[in-house]
Amino acid sequence: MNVAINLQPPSMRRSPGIEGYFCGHDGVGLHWDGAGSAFARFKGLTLRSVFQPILDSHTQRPVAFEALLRATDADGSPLAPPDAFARPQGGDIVTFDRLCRTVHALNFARQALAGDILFLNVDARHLLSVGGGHGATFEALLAQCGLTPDRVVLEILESGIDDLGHLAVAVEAYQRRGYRIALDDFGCRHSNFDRLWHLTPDIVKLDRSLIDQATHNRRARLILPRLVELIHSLGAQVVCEGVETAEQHRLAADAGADLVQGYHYARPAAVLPPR
Ligand SMILES: [Ca+2]
Repeated sequence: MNVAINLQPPSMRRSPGIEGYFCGHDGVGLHWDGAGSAFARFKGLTLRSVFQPILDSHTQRPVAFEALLRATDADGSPLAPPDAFARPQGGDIVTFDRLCRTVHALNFARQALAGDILFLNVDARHLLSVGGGHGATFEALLAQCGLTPDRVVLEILESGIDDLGHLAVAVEAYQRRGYRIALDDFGCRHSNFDRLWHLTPDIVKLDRSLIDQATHNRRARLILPRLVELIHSLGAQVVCEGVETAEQHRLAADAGADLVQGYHYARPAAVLPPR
């Protein structure tokens, strides 16, 4: 006699709705492996989570984790996240983006300690595709993962968005629901200060190129603390991204960065580190 074994972790057995949300889409579904980790399938792609710690710059203890996508193609070969995000066309990006964030939220929730914060990237096309009420659908999905918006920081790559008005509306809508907003990779490509005056981010993540420049260029080193001070004066915290050496850690901490992230502390991994 065959006996069906439910491999889903107990918390998931109480959440049939979360699978139901995605199962209406062709070739799309949420699944759990034998170890209880969530993963998703999206039209031939397999989507899994890894997490990179974001640490308090003074204590160097992890206080938050940025979820990053690990995608593999139908033949099992790895696919860089930008290539995976390039696959969905048209309205599919909304489903794909929510699916990735739901997988991350499930895998985070099963490992998180009280107070741990989850940073999630929101694709710019998703943000522009949604007309209004940003964050409402995802809040319902988060609730089924056992999380509330106040545990979540949404990272927005503002340089990928030309429509500043739409961006400002989305940021306000998310913040009204209790999410915090981080501007991602600030200081690279078309990031500009005009955006900082018009938006009200809770956090600004300085692009890795800034700490890299500060390591090699004296003028960049002088500007870094001024930039941090300016962002602080707008009421936002600063994450220094791409810290790879002890010297870069010291530069970031001396410049006044509140939080730090990079290979110097930890590489992305599926398992959250002990804390
Ligand atoms: Ca990011």
